[in-house]
Amino acid sequence: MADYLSESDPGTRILRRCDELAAISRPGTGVTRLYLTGEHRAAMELVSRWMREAGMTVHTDHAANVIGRYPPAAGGRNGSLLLGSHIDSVIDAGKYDGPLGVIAAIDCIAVLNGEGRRLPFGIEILAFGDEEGTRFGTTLIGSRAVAGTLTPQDLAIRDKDNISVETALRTFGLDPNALASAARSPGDVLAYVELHIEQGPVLEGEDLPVGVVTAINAQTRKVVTLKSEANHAGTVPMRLRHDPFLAAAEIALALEKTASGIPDAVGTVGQVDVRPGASNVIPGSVTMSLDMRARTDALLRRLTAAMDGEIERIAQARGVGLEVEPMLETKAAPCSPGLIGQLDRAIGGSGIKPLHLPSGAGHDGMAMNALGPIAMLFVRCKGGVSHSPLESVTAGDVTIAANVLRDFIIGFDPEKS
Ligand code: HGY
Ligand code: MN
Ligand code: MN
Repeated sequence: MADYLSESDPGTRILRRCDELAAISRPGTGVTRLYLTGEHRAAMELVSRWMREAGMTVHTDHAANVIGRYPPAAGGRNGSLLLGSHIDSVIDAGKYDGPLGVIAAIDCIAVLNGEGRRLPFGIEILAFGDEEGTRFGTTLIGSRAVAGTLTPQDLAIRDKDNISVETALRTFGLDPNALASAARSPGDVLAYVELHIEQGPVLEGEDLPVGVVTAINAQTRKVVTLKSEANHAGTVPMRLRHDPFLAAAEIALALEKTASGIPDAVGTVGQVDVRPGASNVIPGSVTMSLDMRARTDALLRRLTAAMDGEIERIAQARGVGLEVEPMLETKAAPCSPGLIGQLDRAIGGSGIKPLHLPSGAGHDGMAMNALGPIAMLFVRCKGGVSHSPLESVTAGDVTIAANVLRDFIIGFDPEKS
């Protein structure tokens, strides 16, 4: 245990562990660690070891989440403070989106344990197996299992190799029929608090190391497939074509225009699959992802309703077939004013001005708010860059953030959350 706190400052030892975890990745640039893969299992084992070294008991649930527990002082109250984040990644990701929150939380417990300090409530750290949704398209599978909000439809979703979530869980050695045992009851949970990189430019612009999240934006993801007949690129006159790629391109431009017309809304096409995918063949089908977000549910509904109309209009005008598959609907998740106040106090205790900001990125708190109040502590990241190997934080900022998180934990008052 003693060597867990080998380096004197939290930032250095937390970043060292982020490097160690980042090395567990599919080969390529950046970090690629998808849900229920060999890389995921290796990451679970490493995080489990760190949790044990920090003085926690550890178990994994049937959704492949790793849960560390630090029990309360004798006579402690029911219910636990939940901390954590996710250990899966996007493709070619950075080192900190997810892992920083898990490793910083473990570091806080290691310090408390090193001081022999127990609090009047239990503390649990969750390393969620799937937040990004990179493998299956839907997201928050890990935290929705803990929140008890996964559906049978979720288990039927298939990855690009046509493997369902259910089959992948079984292959991983887990029992999808036992998923209910992963679900917590609201009475178990005093609050869920997550430390995460900001993934945006606000803190850097304000020259602040940390900030407190007011709410997590609402998010919808869809997969749109446009269908036609493949044909010869050299012989079909332009006026006779029903090219699904051009329909997709028009939809993407409509998304840009529509999102730009709604305050703070965003729309992204991150994946396009053109079939059969030969340069001299007019495509037979094109499948594209639509990622749409807005600060409130009402603004998101404005965006998605407008886009539903545009997609229909464009497909009809271009004479192509249309299939739309909803992948994800997550409501905006407000953070608890009581927890925000307690994070503000901890930040003020470090002599820093507390700044409040919304999260454009999605997080596990969108699922965990089904169990109780949530809050997030953001850490400045260089240029606001994320979902990229260029993701970067400083040891100094991480030390401040870890100290703030630990002060929040020590002073946490469940009655004021
Ligand atoms: O996509 C997101 O907002 C998050 O990184 N999962
Ligand atoms: Mn992410
Ligand atoms: Mn994340």
